[in-house]
Amino acid sequence: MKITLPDADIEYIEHFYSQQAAADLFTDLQHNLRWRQDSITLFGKHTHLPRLQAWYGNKNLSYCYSSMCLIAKPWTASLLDVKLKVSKYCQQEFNAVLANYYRHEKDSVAWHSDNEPELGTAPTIASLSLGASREFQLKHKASGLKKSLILSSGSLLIMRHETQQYWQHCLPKRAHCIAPRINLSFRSIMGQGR
Ligand SMILES: O=C(O)CCC(=O)C(=O)O
Ligand SMILES: [Mn+2]
Repeated sequence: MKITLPDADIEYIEHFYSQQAAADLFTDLQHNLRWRQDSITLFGKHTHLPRLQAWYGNKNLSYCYSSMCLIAKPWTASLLDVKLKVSKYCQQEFNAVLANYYRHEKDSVAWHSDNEPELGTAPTIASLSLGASREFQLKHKASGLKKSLILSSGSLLIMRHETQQYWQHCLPKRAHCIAPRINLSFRSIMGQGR
C-alpha cells in the first residue's frame, strides 16, 4: 500500500512476513544478535540510548552518527536471509542493517531523518518490524504536517527518494505497557563494504 504524502515516497506492506514467520524471526534475533547498549553525549553528559542496537553488514563497513561510530558485524545467516527477501522486493541492494530492540514502552527513537552523508542524497530505507506493534510518526520538516502509522509484526515500511530530505520520523515512548519489538532497517552505505 502506498502512503500518500507530499514530498515523500512511502510504501507499507503489512504482511511481508506471516505472523508465525515474524514471531520465529523475532525470537531468533532477540537471542542471537549481539545487542549493545550505546550511549550518546549530549551537552557533555553521557546518556544511554533508550533502546538496544546492533549493526551488521558487509565487511569493514562503518557507520557514524551522533559522534559515535559502529563497525558492522558480519551478516548472520538469518539476517542474510531477510536481506535477500527485502532486496528482492525492493529491487535494490543493501549492504548494512541497523537493528533496534525496543524492550518496552519506554524505549523509543527520537525525531530524526536517515540522512547521514554516507547514505547519499536519496536513500532507500527498508524497515522490517517484528514483535509488538508500535506507533511510528512522520513529520514534514517545513509544514509540520504529521502522519501516524501503526507498524505491526511482519510488516515492511519502505521510504524512498526524497522522503528523508523532507520528513523526519520517530517512535515515541508510551505510558501503557508494550511488549518488546525489534526493527531491522536495511540501508546502503555508499563507497564502502562492496
Ligand atoms: O524502529 C523503527 O521503526 C524506526 C527505527 C529508525 O528510524 C532508525 O533506526 O533509524
Ligand atoms: Mn530512522
